Amino acid sequence: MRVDVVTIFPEYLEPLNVSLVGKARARGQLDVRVHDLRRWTHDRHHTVDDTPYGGGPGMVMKPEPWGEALDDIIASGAPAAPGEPPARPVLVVPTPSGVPFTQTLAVELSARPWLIFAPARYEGIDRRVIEEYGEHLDVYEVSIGDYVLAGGEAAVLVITEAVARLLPGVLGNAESHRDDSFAPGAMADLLEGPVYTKPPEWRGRGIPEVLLSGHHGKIARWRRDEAFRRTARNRPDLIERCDPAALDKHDRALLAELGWEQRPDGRFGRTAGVVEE
Ligand code: 6GU
Repeated sequence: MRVDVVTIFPEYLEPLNVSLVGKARARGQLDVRVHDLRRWTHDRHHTVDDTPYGGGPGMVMKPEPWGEALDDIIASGAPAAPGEPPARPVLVVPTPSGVPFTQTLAVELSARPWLIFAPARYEGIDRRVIEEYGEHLDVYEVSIGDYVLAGGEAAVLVITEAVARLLPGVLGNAESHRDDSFAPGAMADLLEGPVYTKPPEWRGRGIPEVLLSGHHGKIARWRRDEAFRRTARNRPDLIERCDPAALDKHDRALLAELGWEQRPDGRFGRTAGVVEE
């Protein structure tokens, strides 16, 4: 996969040289190119922003540098094979007003051969840039959560790491993503429960007996119970959304014990008046 990032803070993307993403780059699984947007300015001050039409606080990123940068980068996409059309990148625009970035979107992006990130600083990029490139490319405006950052660069790091670890061969077997919280499959939409390693006793604290039992069935059941407990506590919205058909008798009994009841539509909701310990 090729990833281009256009930013006024190229140094902010240095972490892409480290850890999982850095290793994927070193192995040739990921081709990351970071570009300084100011390269595509023509005035002495390398101006990338201006005041907003209609007034209001803050500054807006000018369309011309973005247009020239994106045109050059898109044109640099060599045909996959002689005679073939050049690869068509996806444009990812991190913004707090975008659609939520989820594991589903990470999976979708990981299937694309080429992503171009356009992280904005200030109040955002002139809307005409998104409209213009939306005519020819798939454009995703994406938010990484309900809080406001000073710019989209941190979101580029987040999205790139979430996508890169899904690329074939990037994760070793030991770190398989099959059991990830939010991964599609058996444990879908449950948070992962607690984990333990040696020593068997640390500062007087032991390991849950069942994990030492060697009984794989009981261990799986215990892990699923812990996943439900943690999800009910930290993300009750996930319990409310979960498909009741995905739950077995034991799951239902545990949820009842935790103060959840099945509503007439089959969905789960907190039992009125039950206080969590
Ligand atoms: Cl993608 N950008 C900014 N500036 N703030 C955010 C965000 C993105 N996602 C959540 N907050």
